[in-house]
Amino acid sequence: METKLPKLKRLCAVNDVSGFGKCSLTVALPVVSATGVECACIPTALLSTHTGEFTGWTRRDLSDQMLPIARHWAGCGIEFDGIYSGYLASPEQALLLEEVIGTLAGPDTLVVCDPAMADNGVYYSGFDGAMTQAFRRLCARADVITPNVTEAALLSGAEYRAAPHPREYIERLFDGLERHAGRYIAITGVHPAEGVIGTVVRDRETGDERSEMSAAYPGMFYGTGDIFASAFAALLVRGAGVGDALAAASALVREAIERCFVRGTPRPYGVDFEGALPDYVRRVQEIFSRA
Ligand code: PXL
Repeated sequence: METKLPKLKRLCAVNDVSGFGKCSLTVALPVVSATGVECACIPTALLSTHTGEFTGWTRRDLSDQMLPIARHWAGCGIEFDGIYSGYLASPEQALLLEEVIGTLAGPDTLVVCDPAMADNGVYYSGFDGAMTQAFRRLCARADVITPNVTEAALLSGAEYRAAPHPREYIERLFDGLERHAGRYIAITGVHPAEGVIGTVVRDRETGDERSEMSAAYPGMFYGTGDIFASAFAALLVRGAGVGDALAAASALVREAIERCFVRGTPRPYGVDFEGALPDYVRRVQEIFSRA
């Protein structure tokens, strides 16, 4: 007998290709696909590596391709259930991205913006306050935003605080982000206490807040914000509830970090999300078999 499968949900990932270092599109594509969501992509720039710790990287800006790609797809009648953006090469690209969203988004398209521009209290190479201004505008257009603590501080205008992050500080960040966000704000890299790290989500419609915490490992883990945002965006686009999406995306990041820590992978090379994908796929299947 013929079985009828539901229509595959389709997400457009707007992010750079860092050829080496497992961040941006090189993690968005496999993670979104593993979520059972089709992943189209608009590359914002092509780099040899990400810009953290590596030196001498190459970089080509692809701004001139963004709108032509979006217009081509629109002309072909291709529709999107979600648009998820990460690293942008310049503040100008944020304006272009607004036009891309205007070209591709229908009334029900979920817009997820990860304002990837800073970490640990400092901007990524080449960025400054102009990037914060640009992301404020873009985040206001999004349904979901996923800043880390540094980005939340920059966007909200609050001071950046290194760990630990008391509850009142996180509430201040959430409150300061109210003007620059849609329904859900997910702040990643929150350290409520020594040895604990995770993500806190506020639903602005209901006021509910929920968090998912893990054991913190020392040092920087590159690309984990991108892995979290890719999984969170794809799960929401596929129709998961925010609690399930937060738990599954957090578990993927947690396991990827643990595996790379045990293995002793050089930190700039990225985390072992590959080995964490089988458990992630099982969690995704469990979420949608309940639905
Ligand atoms: O993971 C965020 C990111 C994405 N893309 C590029 C980066 C970084 C962080 O350093 O440099 C190019």
